[in-house]
Amino acid sequence: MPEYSLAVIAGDGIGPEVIAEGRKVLDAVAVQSDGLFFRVTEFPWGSDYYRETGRMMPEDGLERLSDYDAVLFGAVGDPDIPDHVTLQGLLLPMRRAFDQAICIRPAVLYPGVESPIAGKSTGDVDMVIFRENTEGEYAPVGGRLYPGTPHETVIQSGVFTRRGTERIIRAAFEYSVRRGGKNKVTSVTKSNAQAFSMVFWDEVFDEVAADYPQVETESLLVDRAAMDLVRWPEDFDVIVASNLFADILSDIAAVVTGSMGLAPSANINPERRFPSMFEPVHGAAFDITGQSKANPLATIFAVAMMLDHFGETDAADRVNAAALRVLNDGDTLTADLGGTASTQQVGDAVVGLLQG
Ligand code: GGG
Repeated sequence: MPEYSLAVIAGDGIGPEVIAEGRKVLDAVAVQSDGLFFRVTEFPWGSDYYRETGRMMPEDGLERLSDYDAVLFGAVGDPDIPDHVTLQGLLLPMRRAFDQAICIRPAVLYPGVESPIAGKSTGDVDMVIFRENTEGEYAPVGGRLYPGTPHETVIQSGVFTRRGTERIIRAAFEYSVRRGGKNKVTSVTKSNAQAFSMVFWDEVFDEVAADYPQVETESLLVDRAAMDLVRWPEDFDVIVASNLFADILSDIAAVVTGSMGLAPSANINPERRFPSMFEPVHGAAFDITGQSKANPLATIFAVAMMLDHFGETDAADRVNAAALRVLNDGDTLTADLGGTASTQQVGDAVVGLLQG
């Protein structure tokens, strides 16, 4: 009987609201799948925990998570705590400690969803962004000298290792081969301006690409990629980029395909030595927190990615199909998609379809 241990960190803002719906869906799919069982432990970490203890998670937090099969994560961020404190205290240490080097972010224009870009219809936009997830511009390397003086000096360094760069690029090519279809990988850098790290990235991309002659390749500067994602999103298939660039591009891709509320994210430990982590791309969204307005579908799609990661492809397919049906029917949509349904009503609609 497949049993999986799951650490759930709902986190901040709308995190608890969307995670509650993700869990409802997980429970429903488990009941419908003979013998599938999730042993769930909730960890009340995040900004409230910080207010009480001065830390986003306990000192031994990572150790306590390390034996779980996966982490389901909501959101992090708080209007009263600086963003670098919340992000560096929970989400980024997890990605690094568990070597979740491969971040996968699909962006698809689903049936029933309207793109803000004129003339794009269902199926026109279907891309997957591969984000390097443990180094690059997010590396905590730098320092601040003589703060508050006229000599104040700040250094923030990017870190690009051959292992990390090659790993994410190869993962993108491998995925492209498995995915079929357009069979195209676009690498995004800024190598005209960043002549060390990004020129190195371009070189590694070319080296890896040589192993996949059947895959069409393209290298774009990030400003051009941002522009093309808006005007010609249908041209993209698989995109691979550094930590910061891919984070920004995945927000653009999410809005081009209808809403941030539909974008899931898988943070994968390729060796499976540590738990991988699944989350919606969106953050805490304080502006709608506590109003039951958040779209839970990004989290529900992230739950499907987690099931897929476990090899529970049938359960994953059923969750995806139910979520797509809710979108296509169009009767139970949250405000970001032009509807009036609450977060809970969307979760209930997905659960109702799973229960048949
Ligand atoms: N659910 C994702 C989340 O809470 N994201 C907050 C955030 O600021 N993330 C930055 C990042 O993923 O790089």
